[in-house]
Amino acid sequence: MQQTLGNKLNILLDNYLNIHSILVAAIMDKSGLIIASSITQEEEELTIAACSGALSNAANRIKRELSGEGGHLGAIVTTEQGQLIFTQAGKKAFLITLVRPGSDTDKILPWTYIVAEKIQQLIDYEVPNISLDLQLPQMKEKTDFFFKLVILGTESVGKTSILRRFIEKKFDEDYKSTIGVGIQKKTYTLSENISVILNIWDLSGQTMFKNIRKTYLEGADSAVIVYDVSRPQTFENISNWLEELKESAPLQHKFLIMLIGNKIDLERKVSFEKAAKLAKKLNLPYLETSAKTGDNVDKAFGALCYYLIKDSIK
Ligand SMILES: Nc1nc2c(ncn2[C@@H]2O[C@H](COP(=O)(O)OP(=O)(O)OP(=O)(O)O)[C@@H](O)[C@H]2O)c(=O)[nH]1
Ligand SMILES: [Mg+2]
Repeated sequence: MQQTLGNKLNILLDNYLNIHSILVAAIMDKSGLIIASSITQEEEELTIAACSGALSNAANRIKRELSGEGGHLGAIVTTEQGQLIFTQAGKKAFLITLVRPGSDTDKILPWTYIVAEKIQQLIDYEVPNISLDLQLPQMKEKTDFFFKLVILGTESVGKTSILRRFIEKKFDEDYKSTIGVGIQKKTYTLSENISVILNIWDLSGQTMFKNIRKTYLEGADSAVIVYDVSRPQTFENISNWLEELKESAPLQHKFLIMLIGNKIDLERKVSFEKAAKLAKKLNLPYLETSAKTGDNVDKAFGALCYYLIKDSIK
């Protein structure tokens, strides 16, 4: 049976709710209209009325603050009913998550990113066959997963800046081109028992480093290709980076590639639609970020870790 978009969104939200301590999950469009929702059955005293109260608060907030152009959202607001987490889910929708008062939102945030990414794939890119199942394998003991991740893209697109934002939560206006490679480590906690340890190789985009890049690509499990939405040439170069990756990296095992359009705080010269179309054609997850404002940076890495784990344990 062919599932409609509405069905898929509802299934996704039902699966999301199974993650501990989420009370309500809803998807709203920019006008504040709820296009899908799911409410927990567990909490008896939590009436539908209380939930709708929280959701209508959320709708008002969205209408008030975000209906304009380019609104970006990733806020946590404490209300009487619990904590409301707003996560932008692509161009057209927001994911609203209500969690129990006092919940540890750090544990829930990776999941909100993953769900938001899936909503974006469903609504913005109309990807037909994405998995709606969110379940990670149940690990009885604490398990660390190690992955080597390489970051590629033309010089000055913001590779080092995205990483700096992700790891140190900082941004620097000055451009210091990476010489050869910078290697960093970051642990990302995906669930109580699953940690992802990323060994991130931040490769210089400069042409003169092409030969040594080959050596650095060896043994990578995943790659992020970054372009700059304000410089069309960097978008045109994406195919060269894919080529370089295919030539150099041993791709016999499953290899995850993610595409990132960075610098969305600047005036864009590459439309979202154009980039999303290419990503869809190449079958790559696509996200847009700003290392300067921090928009979507955590979301991109959260989604990447999730896909790596999903792919590695099958
Ligand atoms: N406005 C804006 N500027 C950014 C953003 N990300 C990076 N920059 C700036 O772009 C310039 C290049 O950033 P880097 O992170 O060094 O670029 P890179 O891709 O690592 O460059 P190479 O190491 O030479 O390959 C710096 O001046 C940054 O401050 C962003 O999201 N918005
Ligand atoms: Mg760099």
